[in-house]
Amino acid sequence: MSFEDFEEIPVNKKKEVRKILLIGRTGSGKSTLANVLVKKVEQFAVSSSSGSLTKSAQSVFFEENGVKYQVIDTIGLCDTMMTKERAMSELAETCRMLEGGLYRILLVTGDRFTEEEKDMYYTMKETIFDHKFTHYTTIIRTKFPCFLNEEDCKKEEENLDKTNPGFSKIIKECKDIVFVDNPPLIGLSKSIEANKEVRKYSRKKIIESFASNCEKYYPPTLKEVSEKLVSCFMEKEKLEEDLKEAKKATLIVSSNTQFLGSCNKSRIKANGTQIKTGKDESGFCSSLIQGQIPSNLKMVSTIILNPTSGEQIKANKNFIIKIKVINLNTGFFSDPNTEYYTSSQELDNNGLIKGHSHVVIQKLTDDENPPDPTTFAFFKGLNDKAANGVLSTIVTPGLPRGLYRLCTMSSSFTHQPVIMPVAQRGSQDDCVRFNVV
Ligand SMILES: Nc1nc2c(ncn2[C@@H]2O[C@H](COP(=O)(O)OP(=O)(O)OP(=O)(O)O)[C@@H](O)[C@H]2O)c(=O)[nH]1
Ligand SMILES: [Mg+2]
Repeated sequence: MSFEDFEEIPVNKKKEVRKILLIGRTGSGKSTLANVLVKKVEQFAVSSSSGSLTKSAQSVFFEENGVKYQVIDTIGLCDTMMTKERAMSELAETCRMLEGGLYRILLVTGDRFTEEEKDMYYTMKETIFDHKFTHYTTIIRTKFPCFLNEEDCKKEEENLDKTNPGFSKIIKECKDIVFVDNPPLIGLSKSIEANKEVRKYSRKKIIESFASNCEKYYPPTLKEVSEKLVSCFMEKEKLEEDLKEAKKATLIVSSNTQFLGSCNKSRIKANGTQIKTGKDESGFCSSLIQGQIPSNLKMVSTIILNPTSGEQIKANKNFIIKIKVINLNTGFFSDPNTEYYTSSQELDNNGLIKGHSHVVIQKLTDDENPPDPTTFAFFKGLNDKAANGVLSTIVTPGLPRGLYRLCTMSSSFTHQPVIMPVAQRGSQDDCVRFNVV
């Protein structure tokens, strides 16, 4: 009975047929095994070369001890002429034949089990079938002439287990492993007869393995499989794209890999605003590249001209702050509400950092305790262009009595502290302490 004849059988009778699905690498012996099971020599075309032969699924029925079986032979996997994606969609088509449940999957493997075979098996499990797939799988190890010797089979199983960790995992998950040999029926009539005899024993072993009963396995429908395949391969494509992009990014910032790594751990990423994470101790992370760094002969340096160190200033009276800065091309100042830490440091044509400075006055309680950085008595960004390096601002309406510290903070265009070429250097900033009396 052919597959076409089977289509004529009423639906309720179809359920009585035990469907056996053959899968495996090209040339592993699936079609040969199918012929052995249906007791025909050439029902399924068998390849005489190493090339892949079966190009689409075929199915034939046979009867054994009053039980009807349907053998479904499939295309060979790991065929170099076919992509994994194509192989999976060809196999998915086979799902049409699996309606009404599957009795057993025979994973046919020859004298070696490759990494690629393992990969195909798991892809098949994930994209076409599901987690139950392995419980219904029997591994058929073909081309094993000593298959009638239990001892040799055991040794070979142990050998496979040891030499191939990937296969060992599959063996453990699957229902069973059966060793057979289905030698070709070619050559002298004597050897053909002998090989026919060998095949009979192979068949017996496989039919016996069917006796260890299992419930029917209902694989996903073709529609479900098609959807899974589309999403799986689209996902894969997307992952590959992402990976390519990530590789590109890693190349660009190869010197910053450690930094990016630490940024991956951070929950909050810089977004151009001044993020105040408050009690969240993890803060936030910026992966901004440092940018252009000046020569060691063009490092920023500042001195506060007014007020002077230790000066006594009158309480609540205006006073002027004057600073002088060198090697900073001033007047470059971004909007701190939208462009905070958004651009890398840049140099002008003379190799000077483009940026600006700030002045901040904090009240000191004494000479031993660092002041709280969130509190200040006066703050001003010195955004203008300096005249001969001098920048100034007026503190109005002066300050209440007390001990104060005035400091400068020189910055690049988007407010990050100026980045200098060497660690051992003079400070880019200056501080003075003064009394308001
Ligand atoms: N000696 C021996 N040869 C086998 C056995 N099984 C298959 N062969 C030979 O291996 C070759 C490939 O067998 P096929 O049955 O065409 O393999 P297949 O898995 O259907 O291959 P594809 O259709 O390409 O996927 C043929 O030359 C077979 O005669 C076996 O158990 N023992
Ligand atoms: Mg074949």
